[in-house]
Amino acid sequence: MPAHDDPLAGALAAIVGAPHVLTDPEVKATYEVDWTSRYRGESRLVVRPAGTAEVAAVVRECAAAGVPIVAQGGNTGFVGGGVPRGGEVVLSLARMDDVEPPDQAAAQIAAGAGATLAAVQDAARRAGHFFSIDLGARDSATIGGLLATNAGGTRAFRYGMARAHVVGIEAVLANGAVVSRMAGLPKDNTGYDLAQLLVGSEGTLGVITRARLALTSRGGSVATALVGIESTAEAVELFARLRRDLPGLDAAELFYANGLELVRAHAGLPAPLARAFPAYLLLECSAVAGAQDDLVAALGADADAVLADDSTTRQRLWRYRESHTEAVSARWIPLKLDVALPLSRLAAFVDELTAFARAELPAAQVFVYGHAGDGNLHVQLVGLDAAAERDAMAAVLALVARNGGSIGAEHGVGVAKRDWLHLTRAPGDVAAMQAVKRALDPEGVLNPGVLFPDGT
Ligand code: FAD
Ligand code: 2HG
Ligand code: ZN
Repeated sequence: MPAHDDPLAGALAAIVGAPHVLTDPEVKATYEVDWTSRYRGESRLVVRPAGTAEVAAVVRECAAAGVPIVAQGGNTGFVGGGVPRGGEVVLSLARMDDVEPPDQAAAQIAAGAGATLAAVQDAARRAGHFFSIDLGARDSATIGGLLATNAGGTRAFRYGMARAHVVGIEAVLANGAVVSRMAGLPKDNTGYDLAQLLVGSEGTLGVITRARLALTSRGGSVATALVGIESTAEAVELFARLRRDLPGLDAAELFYANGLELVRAHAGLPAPLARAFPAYLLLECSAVAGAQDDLVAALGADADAVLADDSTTRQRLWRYRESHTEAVSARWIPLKLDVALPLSRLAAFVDELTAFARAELPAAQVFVYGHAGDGNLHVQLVGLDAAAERDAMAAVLALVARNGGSIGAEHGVGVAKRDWLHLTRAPGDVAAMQAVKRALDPEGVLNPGVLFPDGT
């Protein structure tokens, strides 16, 4: 419908200014499709408020009009939760990207929901602190999106997922009320922790507008190694040993030979080691001084490894791991399954997955990579038609559940996995979550269809 015919566009323009209400189909288009091109839908309009008060007014106006809202940050999410399904208002937090100077004594930083991860990392670094969350989409993913999905990334096993960094949140609820826990008090036990309730809620309980985050410190000496290994079991053993013997270990990333070949072809990279291995572990550790000596000593003289202790070589080694997502998406629209297994079941799961794919999915190629320290694997299935994809998804997620894992490790449930939530959440869990949703958003204004099937 043309903008001038849409009373909601007029009402929202009165709140945020006409230039920040987008109704032109061409201009809206980039907000309506996800990073992988798998999920898309037409929005009613896109609105870009500049602050919490504007967000609250926008939410109230949409609720009154009965039009649902999809909050969107950097649109780098992988489960279809940040793009419209059809007819929603996309509420983009992109303009709310301010980053405050860190509070030195408290080691905290406050930022708008639309600030990128890289902007927060940089501000922390410039002030002599370290913001430990890191992931490949750092230049686009926003604080609001990271908290709404409880993002993990490469250092989660050591420093925790996004949740562990939250000191406070400001957010707008479905009725337009603002909740604000931004005082930065490490000790504040005065009832339900609303900030933590919003973390991982994928835009279904509130629109996060601002956050206060805990910073940490990291030794200035950093060493990285890419190690060739024979199997997943060896990766788990090596990780277990290094976690014990190398206290500064803060990344342990796993990938396999077929993924490496794809990445090398895509990025034009040379072979990292003198010979090919079935699997690889990218390790990083930090220390006040001598990180490389620590890493070499812990790995032992027999390890097949290439090492880096300067930033150029380190970035080159990280490309072998971080380019997997881009290399896969450059050729296919993959079926992405982000799953977590107990470390004790990781190797068995990979073997069972491989056997299943060989027997049941002869047309598919399977790429697996992930965060070994968290037992978090990103399984990519390519080459299947839509019906086969759905069957494969059901089978692989059931395999995860049988191995005691989770069907959603760090990317969330979104629309991608809502039909399989029951595999890893008991009926009582789902009912309790739905009761929370109904209590905070009885009209289903915020991201309906995400997390739970539509209309529940
Ligand atoms: P969006 O994609 O815009 O939104 C994601 C979800 O959060 C949606 O449900 C949306 O409605 C909701 N949301 C967004 N902003 C708000 C808000 N302000 N208030 C309420 N709800 C909101 N993820 C990892 O966990 N670990 C990784 O290692 C990792 N690596 C990645 C690498 C690449 C190359 C890419 C493209 C993505 C990667 N991701 C990873 C996924 C993605 O970056 C994260 O899920 C990130 O947290 C999403 O942030 P975003 O701002 O892009 O959110
Ligand atoms: C990663 O760990 C990201 O690289 C992306 O979480 C995973 O490509 C993916 O599915
Ligand atoms: Zn990941």
